[in-house]
Amino acid sequence: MTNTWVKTTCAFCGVGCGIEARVNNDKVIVRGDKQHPANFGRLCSKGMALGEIVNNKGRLLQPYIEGKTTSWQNAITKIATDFKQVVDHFGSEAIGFYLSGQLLTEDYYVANKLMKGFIGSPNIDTNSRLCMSSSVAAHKRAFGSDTVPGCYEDLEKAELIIIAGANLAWCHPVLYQRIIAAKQQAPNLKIVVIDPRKTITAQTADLHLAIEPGTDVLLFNGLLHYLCQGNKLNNHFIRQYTEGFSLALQAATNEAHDLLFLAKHLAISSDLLTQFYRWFAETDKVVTLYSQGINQSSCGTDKVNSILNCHLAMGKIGKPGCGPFSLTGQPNAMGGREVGGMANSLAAHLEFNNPQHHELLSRFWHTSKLVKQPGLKAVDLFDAVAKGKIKAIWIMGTNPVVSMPNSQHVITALKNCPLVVVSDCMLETDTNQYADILLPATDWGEKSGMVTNSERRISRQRTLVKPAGKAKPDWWIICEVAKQMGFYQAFNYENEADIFKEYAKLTAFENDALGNNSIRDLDLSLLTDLTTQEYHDFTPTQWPAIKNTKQSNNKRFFADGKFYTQTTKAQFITVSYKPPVTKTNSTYPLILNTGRIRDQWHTMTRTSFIPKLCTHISEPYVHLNPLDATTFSIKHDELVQLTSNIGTLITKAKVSEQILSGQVFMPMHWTRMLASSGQVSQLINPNVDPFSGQPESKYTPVTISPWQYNCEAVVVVRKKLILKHFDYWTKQHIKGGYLYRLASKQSPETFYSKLITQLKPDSASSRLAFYDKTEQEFRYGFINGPQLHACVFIAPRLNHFDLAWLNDLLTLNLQPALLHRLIANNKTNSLVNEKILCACKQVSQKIICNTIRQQQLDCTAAVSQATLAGSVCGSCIPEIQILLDTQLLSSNSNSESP
Ligand SMILES: Nc1nc2c(c(=O)[nH]1)N[C@H]1C(S)=C(S)[C@@H](COP(=O)(O)OP(=O)(O)OC[C@H]3O[C@@H](n4cnc5c(=O)[nH]c(N)nc54)[C@H](O)[C@@H]3O)O[C@H]1N2
Ligand SMILES: Nc1nc2c(c(=O)[nH]1)N[C@H]1C(S)=C(S)[C@@H](COP(=O)(O)OP(=O)(O)OC[C@H]3O[C@@H](n4cnc5c(=O)[nH]c(N)nc54)[C@H](O)[C@@H]3O)O[C@H]1N2
Ligand code: SF4
Ligand SMILES: [Mo]
Repeated sequence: MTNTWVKTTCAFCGVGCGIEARVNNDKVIVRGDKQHPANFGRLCSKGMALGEIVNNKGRLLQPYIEGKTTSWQNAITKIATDFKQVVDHFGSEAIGFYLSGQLLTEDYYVANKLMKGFIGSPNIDTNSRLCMSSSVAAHKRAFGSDTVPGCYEDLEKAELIIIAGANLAWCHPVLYQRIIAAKQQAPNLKIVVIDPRKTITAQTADLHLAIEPGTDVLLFNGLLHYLCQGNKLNNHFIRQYTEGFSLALQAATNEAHDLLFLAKHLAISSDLLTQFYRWFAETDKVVTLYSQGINQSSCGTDKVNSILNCHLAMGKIGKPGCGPFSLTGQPNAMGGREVGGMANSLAAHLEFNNPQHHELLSRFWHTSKLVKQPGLKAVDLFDAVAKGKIKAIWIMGTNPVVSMPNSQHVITALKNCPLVVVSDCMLETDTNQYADILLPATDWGEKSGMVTNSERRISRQRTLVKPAGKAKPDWWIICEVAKQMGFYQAFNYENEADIFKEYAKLTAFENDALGNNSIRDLDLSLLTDLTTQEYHDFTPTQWPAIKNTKQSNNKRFFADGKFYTQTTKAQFITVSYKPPVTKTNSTYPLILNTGRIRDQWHTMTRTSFIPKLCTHISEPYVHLNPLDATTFSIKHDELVQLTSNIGTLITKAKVSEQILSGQVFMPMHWTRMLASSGQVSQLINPNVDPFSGQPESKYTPVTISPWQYNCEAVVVVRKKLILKHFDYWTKQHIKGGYLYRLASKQSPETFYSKLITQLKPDSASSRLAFYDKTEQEFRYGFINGPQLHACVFIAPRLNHFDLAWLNDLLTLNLQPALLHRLIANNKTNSLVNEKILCACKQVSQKIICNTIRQQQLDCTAAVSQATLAGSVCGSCIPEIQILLDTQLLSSNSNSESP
């Protein structure tokens, strides 16, 4: 639609990077926005790939009812009629909404308004329950409001940065790059990582505390006690601006006064522990960043409060370079918290426990139906669906069949639910399979609205191209349903700008400044009079955005020591260590930890379609320590069975020193669309934090055993395979087709005879065959003209076999001689490649290592210059750094390279 550069915001993580995008011959080109204060021009591998998401394959293009395409009018009328019937027969609480931090603020606002204000059901929750809710609960307990005090600039001003339970290098890569750049400027900046795993982030830190999973409260209680012992408390700040200190300190001292005891329970050396405590006590400017290793725990809220306690005890909050900093995960997790999309908050930081707020919001929305009590949180919401209490659920922008704990239970719930409505931009998702009504939503590049990032900065996502098929913006869909339900007046918006202005007005409604402070933290009074043009031209703005105050005064909260509690004082919260709910035992002796990989986004509905994002890590796996591999008779690269008390799955074992003995790690990403059995949430118990309701996704007792199978196959093919008869499969999108990994209990011969009918091209073709005796490996290629149609490699085990060279195979115009060579001997073929490290330039680890060695390179900049790896987005630079370190070590000891 446009061929000039348009400023917009990334669709992925909560860093909220600014992007400039341009449409050129229907292709969207992106680059980092140098003026955006989140990234100043940087983008990571996922942001760089955004152009390829637009107009990509796999989109949901029209509405469906019971599997049949239909018109928007039919779909909306049916939803509105059915919802009204449910309300009439079973009451409004029989309707549930489950939303997402990937909706825009305008979408989120109208969904929340419709449910809480007009349908009158409190049962609206969001995937932020699985993500940020422990931080929200802890902020409210300590500050009286869900406020993130600091801003990104603090990372450049800090002298010590603590990264707790976050793999920043992979999950918030641009913030990580900002920290690394800050360290280059100020080498005294120290970085501490607290994570049971030796992640890429941990490997590049000054200090890594690989604590026993779940013990963070103990660690920070120990710190509070240490600060007191060493006279490091800020007594003036504590007296003047806080309450509850003595009790919190007493609890900390009771359980954490003995350093040796602490070190033993945290499973780290007392030297490392003391070093961390000393650095915290002796450094003026400290930022503590935290994410899911803290939040996703049955004591997640206490973990966050244990961190906040330490910052409050030294008055390290609200000052440049100082403060606790909850990293938001999704692009608009913060926007969702603002509008109040969670079941236990009303709207716009108005709360259920404040009767004035209820009255104010009823007046503002002109409604008498505003809900009075909090509703069901995600896990309870799906339980209520399973029990038949909720008769109709509308899921928007999230894939709970993959991301919720005990996902099998979510499937049962959706199967039993009389009406399941799902709005998504993709056709094939695990959740869509259970939808009665499917609604096509516009995706990034098509939609328009606001998102708020981790540092409270509101930015625009802008439309670049026309919607795919009949896709519509989420806010439009919600408003149409609302209007048909009879709430015409309240949902008759002209456009998304109208909705935003109403939302801004709500934040400012009777929120007049008290002294220098608004009554409520969330105040957008500066934005209430935006014209539609100003909305379209909007430049990134941090909140609070208060009329008649200088915007630069609003970077940080709590600089004046005033908090949003009744007494205006911050609250120390008394916390003590509680072990995870389900404990390891002799049947399930290993702790299963789950999380993210660098180039995939959540349930992969969009990122799996981009071949270059699938090369860094291309199949589901479980990491386990070499010691445990021996104990459980597991071989590297072989298939294993992983079992918890509620489920079992089969996946590839990767033996790795990154994980300590007694623990295993599996990525959360793979779904039933992409693997027969790689879906980890089916193992996870739905244990939740008592305050936040956030599930314990990082701690599940499991056991592991070898899975018995007789052969493996790798298939590269242009058409999708029918997979239901295969014992084990995974699917990867490559250029021009698919790469499947298969495994079977049958013999290679029988297995091949089953496969062959699916591999032959329709038109005339020739077949090449080869048998490698030493590896007992069969290879077949089906050729159609000058191109390969499909090829298959089958052997008892293929783990000698390198797959990366297959990624481009279907795009090559192959000469017959080359084809023969390919099938006959892949290992000496010039295409033979290795693990791809750099997604943007597709540079392999092997090339990087060889170049480092041959050219004796000693810094990442030189490696980027020589190989181009890391020269675009830089997401692979931490891994290049590790290769450099290992090369250096190995050249010093004359040993082999990795
Ligand atoms: N590439 C990529 N980036 C993403 C996303 C993505 O899907 N892909 N998703 C985004 C979203 S929504 C989110 S919420 C963020 C999440 O970002 P992160 O929280 O950084 O990511 P995770 O991998 O879930 O978990 C972080 C770390 O917590 C550690 N951990 C586990 N248990 C404990 C514990 O008891 N204590 C401590 N201290 N650490 C523990 C894990 O080993 C893991 O390394 O990432 C965002 N960014
Ligand atoms: N085991 C385990 N489970 C976890 C986690 C973990 O660390 N471990 N992390 C948890 C966390 S932090 C999070 S945030 C969740 C994420 O989990 P989900 O939210 O379930 O994951 P996504 O893949 O992001 O799902 C988003 C869906 O919305 C669709 N979509 C994208 N954009 C739009 C849009 O604009 N409109 C509409 N209507 N649809 C859209 C996508 O195609 C996709 O199907 O997972 C949680 N689950
Ligand atoms: S760090 Fe990467 S994924 Fe996150 S907002 Fe920036 S470009 Fe997007
Ligand atoms: Mo998240």
